[in-house]
Amino acid sequence: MPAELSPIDKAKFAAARCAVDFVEDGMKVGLGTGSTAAWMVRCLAERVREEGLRITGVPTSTRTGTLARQLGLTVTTLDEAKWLDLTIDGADEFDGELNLIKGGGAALLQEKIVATASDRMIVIADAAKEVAQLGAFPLPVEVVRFGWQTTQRLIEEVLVSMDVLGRQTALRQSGEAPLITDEGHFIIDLHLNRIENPRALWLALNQIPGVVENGLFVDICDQVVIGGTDGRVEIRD
Ligand code: ABF
Repeated sequence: MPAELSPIDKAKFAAARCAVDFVEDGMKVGLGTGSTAAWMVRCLAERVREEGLRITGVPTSTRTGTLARQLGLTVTTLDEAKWLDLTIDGADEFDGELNLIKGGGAALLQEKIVATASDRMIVIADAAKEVAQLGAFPLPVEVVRFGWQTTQRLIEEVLVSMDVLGRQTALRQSGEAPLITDEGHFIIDLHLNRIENPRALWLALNQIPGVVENGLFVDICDQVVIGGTDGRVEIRD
């Protein structure tokens, strides 16, 4: 373990280091996005260097691709790889059924496409990400730029029709301008407080034409590796 880590980085590192042990020689691996996933990319690069593993990585964002290449990992596109053995990624929240909120890092679309094209998805997270019920973390929804305000209104109507507790929605900014995702879209964050039925909300939001995808991951994650600030890990599946 690198020296001088803060307790939270110690937890993220512990989860990442444990998860890369599931990577085997010859695998095609989806590489997640975020600070926990960045630890995973570093740990994976170390295994490749030290053990001579031959793996191919498919990054879920421009920034992960840049990091992976800098560390000497072999990187390709999903179209090239076609199907992956394993994806390892972070999350913003996970519940007891391994439903997730993702997208705080604005990479949810590629993350969901890559995870769905994998035999197995392992989430790496510090213990603070575990919740009894999803929703305290704002739910990101990726929308096309054309007519985004109409899409926002339709999202709010869905929230009213589903009796969701919090209904505040906000276009995500990057400095003074709206944030633009790797795929050229906007993100609208939904401040919901609590999501009673993640599956129903995931499906209802995706019925709106301007919505590309939302950050609810239902039935996608197979295992969560939880890192503690003491460096211990626990695996949930
Ligand atoms: C990505 O990075 C996400 O989908 C999630 O939004 C975020 C988690 O970031 P971190 O590991 O920095 O908390 O995996």
